[in-house]
Amino acid sequence: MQEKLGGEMRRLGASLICALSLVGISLIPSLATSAESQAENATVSFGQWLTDPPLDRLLVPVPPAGTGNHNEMIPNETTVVTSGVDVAVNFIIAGLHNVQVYDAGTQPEDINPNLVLTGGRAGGGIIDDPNKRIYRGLDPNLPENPRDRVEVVRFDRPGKYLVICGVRAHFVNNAMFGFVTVVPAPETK
Ligand SMILES: [Cu+2]
Repeated sequence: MQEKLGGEMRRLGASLICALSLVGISLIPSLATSAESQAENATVSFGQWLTDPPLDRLLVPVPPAGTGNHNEMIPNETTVVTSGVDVAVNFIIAGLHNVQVYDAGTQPEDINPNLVLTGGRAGGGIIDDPNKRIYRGLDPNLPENPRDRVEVVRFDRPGKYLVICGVRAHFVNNAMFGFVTVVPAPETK
């Protein structure tokens, strides 16, 4: 009986490990989770729905142009300290916004806002300056791209990255931009 139970338990254990492996969870510690390569992330709110005056999106999910939304990147400066170089920033986007990330060292004045994709796009169009641009997100003008979405962007190297809203009027008139700084943690001995 005891032996039978032991066998049952072993089989249960084996199938549990199989099940966990299937969903990507390993019981065996791997190099990927060791201290030297610990990954970190941060969250940035990219645009915010307003509450004053009250806003009701239940029946009208997209308020009329120019209303219901605030054009700001919060926090404006994000520093992610990482013991490795694997950093993910979760841009939580609310409204007609377009995340664009420029390589470390780029300043807002380096961006040419006169390079722009128009073609009926709101807010003066989408900025189209490819110089040092390392990421550009979805076009919020297209009906298939929701106004409420998350875009997760990976940063592979330390540095201070410029993040702008590609909606021209938001960048030029509302200074909708900020920085993500990736700092390696001091080495521990
Ligand atoms: Cu914007």
